[in-house]
Amino acid sequence: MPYSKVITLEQYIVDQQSMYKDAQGSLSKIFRALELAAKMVNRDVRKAGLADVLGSHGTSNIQGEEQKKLDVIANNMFISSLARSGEVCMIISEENEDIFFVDGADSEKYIVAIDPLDGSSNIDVNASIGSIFSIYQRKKNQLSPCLVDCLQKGKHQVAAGYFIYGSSTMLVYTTGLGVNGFTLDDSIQEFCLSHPTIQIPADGKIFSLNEGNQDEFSQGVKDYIDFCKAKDKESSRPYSARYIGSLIADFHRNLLKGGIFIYPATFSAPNGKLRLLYECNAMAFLIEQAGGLASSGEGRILDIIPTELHQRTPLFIGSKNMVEKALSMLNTDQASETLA
Ligand code: AHM
Ligand code: MG
Repeated sequence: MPYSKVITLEQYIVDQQSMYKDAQGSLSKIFRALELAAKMVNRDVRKAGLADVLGSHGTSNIQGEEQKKLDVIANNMFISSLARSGEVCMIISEENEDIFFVDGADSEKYIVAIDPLDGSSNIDVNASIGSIFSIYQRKKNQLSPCLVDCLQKGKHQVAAGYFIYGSSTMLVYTTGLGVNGFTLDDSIQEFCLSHPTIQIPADGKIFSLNEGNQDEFSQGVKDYIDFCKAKDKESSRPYSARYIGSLIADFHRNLLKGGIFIYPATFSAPNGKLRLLYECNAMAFLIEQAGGLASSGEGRILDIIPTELHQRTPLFIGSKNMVEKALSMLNTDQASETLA
């Protein structure tokens, strides 16, 4: 791209500002805070093998999962940067048991939900990882910031996106006006528009799920896997199986190429593994804005009313026709509601 056409994230947000009457510059301050934290995480990720940031932190998070050093570092960076933005009253994080109330920010109207480092199991093996965020506004009838403000349906997100620390570092986000991707230009340390108006192909040739858990899947999910593997020239099957075990990396590939990502319910984890507020809502907002679908198998992800901060949900997400096909094979009344 010729340099005269470079559009930085900052410029892009300022240009878009006129479209959000309520935002008044608040969103750009929050984005600046997210961007700063992501650049610091990126710096640590890039030299992870040299600095003392690999391996376990020796603690567990609220879900009983081992915390890696980088999980803790990223969590601190995002929280401290967002807290300093002057626009956020509460931050909820996959790594924290409770809400982080920002000191002296009771009158601020934004809440940010984060998975500061998604795909933690890939940190030590140099595969792609990322950070996920969702931004909400407080409900108008609440006097002071409280849990109810955090438990909003995903369809009320004001903005959502992710940073991916991959072969390059990118930010992909939406404010409800389509999806755009920005690549970090290391030499100027700016995110620059590289993937304008991303649309996911309606059909794809990739299916992504942890097949190791197959014995634990419902018959419908097993049937869909068999469908993906069956030979059929007309529909380009068998599809390719691609699974990194890092939601952002699997999602990002499928978003650009077309595909379906599934983390279904299993017999031992009936709500699946992924978290509604920190992972699924952001991805669902993005995929719908890019022309795809996201369902729990029982309905639209963005319509789920959260009842707790660390709630999990099964997830079927990706190309519209592929998700519709998978849901049709689950054979539940609720799955067909998503198709309606
Ligand atoms: P994390 O947020 O603790 O890293 O956990 C979520 C990750 C997702 O990125 C990924 O899709 C999933 O866990 C992989 O789980 P599994 O190893 O069970 O396939
Ligand atoms: Mg995660």
